[in-house]
Amino acid sequence: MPDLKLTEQQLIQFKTFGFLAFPGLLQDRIDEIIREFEAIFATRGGGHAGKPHEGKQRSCIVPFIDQNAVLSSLLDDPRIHGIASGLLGDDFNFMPSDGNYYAGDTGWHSDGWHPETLHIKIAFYLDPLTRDTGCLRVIPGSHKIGDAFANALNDEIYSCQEKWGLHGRDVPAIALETKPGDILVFNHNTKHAAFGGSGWRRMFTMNLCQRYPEARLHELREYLNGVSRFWVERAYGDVMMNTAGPQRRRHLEQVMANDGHIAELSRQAKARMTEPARG
Ligand SMILES: O=C(O)CCC(=O)C(=O)O
Repeated sequence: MPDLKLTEQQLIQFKTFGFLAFPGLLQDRIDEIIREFEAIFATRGGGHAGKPHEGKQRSCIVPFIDQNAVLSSLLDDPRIHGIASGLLGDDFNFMPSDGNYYAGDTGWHSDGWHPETLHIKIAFYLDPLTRDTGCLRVIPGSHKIGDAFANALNDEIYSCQEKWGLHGRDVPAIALETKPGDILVFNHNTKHAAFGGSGWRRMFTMNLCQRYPEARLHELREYLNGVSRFWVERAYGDVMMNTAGPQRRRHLEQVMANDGHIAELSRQAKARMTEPARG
């Protein structure tokens, strides 16, 4: 199957609004995706840090798709590879992924606030979700750093109740209702949230970014610091690296060359805490 090619309109939509939805895009793989998602959580005791998920707090595994060969191969899937190449260029970086059992609401936030390098998230929700049962909500245009609307949102949304008198669930936004097999893609800068979900909302992500220029590699290393909260030795799991063919290796090489500091940071994080952060 050749790579999916995004249309000019999709590229402009993404640039303008900061997200894209692909209903049914991975419908044909959803059974194996859910099976492998569950298998990873089962081998980790069902939840966070080897403990069962109890539906009260988010359980999060990082890196996630790296844990097995089937989910790692999503990076080679011509639909995922096509979306990533179309938005980020052929030499894009794969970045650490996370797998989650969410519990309840996720308040409004951006995943980063990157003025130069484009970072995206591909989200896989594994249960049917509506506006009021925990689907992803996004605020179109909120990703545009420097734009007056986006900057004001960024300053005020973290205290939306106090500033605007609005509960997070009432903030004007688009609700991206999904069924398993649908794919959502958004710019890390885009403000997003979810409200009304159960204690057992299954979701995993793939994070990806443009390749960093040499002069800003320190920013890439700084970004990677975040995975040390999960007490890992490297930014990627062994399976992701060991099952990579030439095409995938190209998307791993810049991070693999810049994650040498993670092991020591993880050691320090472990010494400070008794269990890894939830994300
Ligand atoms: O589905 C959710 O609860 C929100 C997901 C999210 O915030 C994220 O992946 O960054």
